[in-house]
Amino acid sequence: MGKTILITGGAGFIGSHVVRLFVNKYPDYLIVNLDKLTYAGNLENLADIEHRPNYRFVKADITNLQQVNTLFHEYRFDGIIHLAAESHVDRSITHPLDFIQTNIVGTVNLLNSAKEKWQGHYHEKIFYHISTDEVFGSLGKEGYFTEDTAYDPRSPYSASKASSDHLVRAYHNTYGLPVKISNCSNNYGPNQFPEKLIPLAINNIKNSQAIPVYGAGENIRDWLYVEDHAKAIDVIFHQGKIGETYTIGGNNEWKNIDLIRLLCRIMDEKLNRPVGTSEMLITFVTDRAGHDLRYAIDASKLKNELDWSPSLTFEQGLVLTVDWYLANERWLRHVVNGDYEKYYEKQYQHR
Ligand code: NAD
Ligand code: TDX
Repeated sequence: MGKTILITGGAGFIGSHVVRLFVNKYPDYLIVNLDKLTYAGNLENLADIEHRPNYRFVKADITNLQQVNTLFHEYRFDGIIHLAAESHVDRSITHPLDFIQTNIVGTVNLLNSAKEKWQGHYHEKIFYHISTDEVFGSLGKEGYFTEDTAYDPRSPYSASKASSDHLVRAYHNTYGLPVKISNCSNNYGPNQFPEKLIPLAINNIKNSQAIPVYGAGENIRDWLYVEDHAKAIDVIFHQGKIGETYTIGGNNEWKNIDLIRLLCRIMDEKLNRPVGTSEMLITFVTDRAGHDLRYAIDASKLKNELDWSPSLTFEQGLVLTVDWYLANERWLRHVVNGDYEKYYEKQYQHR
């Protein structure tokens, strides 16, 4: 066996793509997936690799220090790729404490366990923390986030992620823990929970329901296909420098309303509906509180130092995504359960 790697949040959207990539690409590694299986965690995401000899799943909660310590006693981890988090901005506005607990306390538990268990072996270990571009705040019409941009988080979600980034850096500076951090832009692709814009819109269009666009739809996001993010994580984990930060982006900025219109055209074609049918579902609703205007990434450090760049265009990635959701009705039915319906009703009823 080669390395033993702990991936946290591996049953979630991005985590499941990272787990699959590592299990397939590194048959001599043991991949241990720690996940609490919250509403966002779904083992169906990993059904194709669950019986592989180099894969283990452990149901545990990173906010529970005892559970984390037990796992560190059971396995001799060479590296950690930490993705477990509460990840939806709207939920952070209604339930900020859940974000403080998992994103901050949970990250510190992992840092403490690694610090103690890896004592004397720091030179051969990696603690890789996965973060978001939202920690940098909101851009105006011009400019890009880089690794040197000052932090300016503006939602409970981004503030909790910023806090966890600071703590990861603090453990590096104070204790010498060997860390790496990356901050990525908006991901999209298969297995994303349909509370996030793209899968929510696909699901609603499929069911001929309103597509809720916040405000005037003028907010801008940079979008990256999830498998390209997983590849960047692989490259940074293996070749990135200890103590460094890398920003990851798709070089692919879209106004929400333009993105939704493109998605509508793709859905009309895929569902054999007359052109314009899906666009009629667009409904402008009350804006998100504190809605960040624009995110955009300058990923040239990653390109220049580690030769990573996105492999798909947005149109290619969106078609793959739409095809996946239309072909995986069972997956969608299972995640859009009673709890989600209640959340959806509450979230959108007064907008
Ligand atoms: P997700 O919500 O789909 O998945 C999160 C996973 O973490 C789930 O499987 C969930 O069960 C697990 N989890 C939550 N709380 C836990 C706890 N207390 N203990 C153990 N497991 C727990 O999220 P995602 O979109 O896949 O994001 C993964 C990571 O990437 C997050 O850290 C997020 O901040 C970051 N990120 C996401 C995006 C994006 O566009 N989705 C972009 C940049 C960075
Ligand atoms: O119903 C909606 N209508 C709408 O107009 C939803 C859910 C969103 N939006 C808007 C808000 C944003 O401007 O679409 C944009 C994208 O929204 P989300 O999919 O909720 O993503 P965002 O808030 O940008 O955050 C995402 O990217 C960065 C992820 O959820 C984070 O986990 C990641 O860190």
